[in-house]
Amino acid sequence: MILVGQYDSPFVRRVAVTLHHYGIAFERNPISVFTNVAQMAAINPLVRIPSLVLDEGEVLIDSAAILDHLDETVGPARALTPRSGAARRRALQVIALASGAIDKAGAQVYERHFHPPQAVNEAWIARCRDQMRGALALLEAKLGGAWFIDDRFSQADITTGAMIGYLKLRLPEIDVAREYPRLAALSARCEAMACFAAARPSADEVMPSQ
Ligand SMILES: N[C@@H](CCC(=O)N[C@@H](CS)C(=O)NCC(=O)O)C(=O)O
Repeated sequence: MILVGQYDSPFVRRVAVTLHHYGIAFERNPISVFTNVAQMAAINPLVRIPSLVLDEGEVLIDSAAILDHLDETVGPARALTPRSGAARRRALQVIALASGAIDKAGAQVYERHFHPPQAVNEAWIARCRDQMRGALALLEAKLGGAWFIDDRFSQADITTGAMIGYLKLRLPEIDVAREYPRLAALSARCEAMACFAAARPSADEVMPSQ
């Protein structure tokens, strides 16, 4: 199978971390969503990443749908998202907060990156920053131990770890260690794992110059 996308995308990265954690072999097609638009559109008409091209040629889009497939592939005993009950509800709420924070962080990054300074809408950026910070504060409050759910490493930790990695990369003005110390510690625990190290963005995975 082929994972399409670059690791500076936290949505691509959470899929790659999960593949590595499960020990599922894959190739990567690291084309850029911004500079390889025609190639990307041929894979996913939304021109977004990640996509996962299965061995039979079927294309899965959207990281949540891809993770659902991977969980099903490894089976309930190994699935990183709890299968049912309160643990599943809590995990899905953490994942929703972390992926929502990614959306709101990305909106700030895109607003600044794709407009000349005089056209940047600062009120929109402030709204997105407040929304992102609301999610970060609630995630910080929810993290009671080493991991989010029942002291077991889960998709809630992967998605939050990928989100914090993205903030450090693209919004370095957010002082995660000072403002969200529990999330910073979670990020350090995640980044120390082999599955995270294997899916680290490289120096050439950058936003396109305008
Ligand atoms: N809900 C989607 C979001 C994917 C997403 O936002 N990907 C970004 C990169 S982090 C992207 O493709 N951006 C380009 C665009 O939306 O035009 C998922 O989870 O896969």
